[in-house]
Amino acid sequence: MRYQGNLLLALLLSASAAMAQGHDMDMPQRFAFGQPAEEVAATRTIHVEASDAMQLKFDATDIRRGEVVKFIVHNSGQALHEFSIGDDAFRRAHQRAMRQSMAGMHHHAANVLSLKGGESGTLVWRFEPLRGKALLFACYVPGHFEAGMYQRLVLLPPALAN
Ligand SMILES: [Cu+2]
Repeated sequence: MRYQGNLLLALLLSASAAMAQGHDMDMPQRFAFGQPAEEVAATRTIHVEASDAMQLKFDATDIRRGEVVKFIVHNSGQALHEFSIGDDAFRRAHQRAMRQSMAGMHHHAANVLSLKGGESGTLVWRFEPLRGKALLFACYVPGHFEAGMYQRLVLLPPALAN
């Protein structure tokens, strides 16, 4: 418990240090496209492969409004890659933050997985239930988005009840 307390304190201190330097000031804390969810709430799983070919490959892209999706993301390459759930507003804020931070510094947010080569990670997300949203899944490691490492999707209407 003591260790956890110290770790939490260290996290808080580094977070406030980052805030003081203005790095994370304009990173959104609420997202128009949804919110994180508990794994038990997930109704389906989508697998994503992030590769050094600068691609995010999805095994399904038909995401409906209100769905809770568990994303299992595997970095099949050797370089660091990110998997972020976002939209264009998030892209602008995230890229601004990345430019302002030192190279190699990474931002941890509820909608971002950062994966070293060979690593896998899981992110569970409840998509906005009410309105259609243009989604932008992307890797924002410097140069990767520009090389095409993103996938745009539009949320489909909710499924009709049978
Ligand atoms: Cu990448």
